[in-house]
Amino acid sequence: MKIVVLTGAGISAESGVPTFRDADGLWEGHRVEDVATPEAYDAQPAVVHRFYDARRAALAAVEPNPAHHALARLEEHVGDDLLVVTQNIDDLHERAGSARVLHMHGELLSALCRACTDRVRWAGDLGEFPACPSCGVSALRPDVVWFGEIPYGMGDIQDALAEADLFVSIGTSGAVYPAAGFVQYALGHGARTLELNLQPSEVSLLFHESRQGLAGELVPAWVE
Ligand code: BV8
Ligand code: ZN
Repeated sequence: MKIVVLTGAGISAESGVPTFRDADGLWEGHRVEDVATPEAYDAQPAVVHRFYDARRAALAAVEPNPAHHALARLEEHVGDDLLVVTQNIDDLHERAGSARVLHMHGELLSALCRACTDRVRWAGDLGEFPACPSCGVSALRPDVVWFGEIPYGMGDIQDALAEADLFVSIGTSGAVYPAAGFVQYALGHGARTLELNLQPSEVSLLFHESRQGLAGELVPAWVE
């Protein structure tokens, strides 16, 4: 049975990582849509770096929760038949032991060089404009997909959705595309669809089954 799981900020909420909706989508008074854009980065790179440097530093203080661990256990059982596509830029899936994780919106612990376009692992701040380890130019930006930018791995995601027998969406509001459109694509290819979320999402009606509750409880119960 081939399974594709899509996760969003809700799966990391119980680890203490704030979701986008919790803060009403605000950070230091900025709307996330206004900070997570290439225009914002070009106009005020220091503000955008501060937004991501703070979130990257906060990773050290959080741990995976039972939902992340349950998905890692599922991967131990089914191996390549499971793909976790995450909209999250934290590393909690990996720290829980998941290996097959596709970060469609990039990662906090990666930096993208605008000079040589290399993606480099990066754990420190980018706000001081450090030199790229590959080409030496101080052109590193967060390796995060902003609004208006093309998500990573779309071909692989569509291939996986086309073959999926089951599509499970965990902890996402269904507010942002193309991720919010995956359920429709999976349905169109004959998959069963299950939503595990604290509240109904904007696309709940497209799921055969939608369970409301905390990911830390719903995901282990579903995996077992
Ligand atoms: C693109 C990285 C072209 C940055 C993010 C008009 C109409 C439709 C679409 C558009 C439009 N205008 C523009 C667009 C496109 C746009 C878009 O969708 N805009 C929205 C605002 C309308 N999309 C883009 O620009 C994308 N690119 O379209 O390129 C293209 C398309 C296809 C193929 C080729 C080219 C790029 C979007 C990526 C933006 N980057 N993240 C960063 O992290 O800073 S988006 C970010 O917000 C997340 O990654 C996620 O995708 C999105 C929503 O966040 P969620 O993860 O869902 O979290 P949220 O807080 O919203 O919800 C949490 C949920 O969890 C809630 O439902 C809550 O109830 C639940 N929950 C809370 N606690 C728990 C819980 N559930 C369980 N347990 C709990 N404990
Ligand atoms: Zn470079």
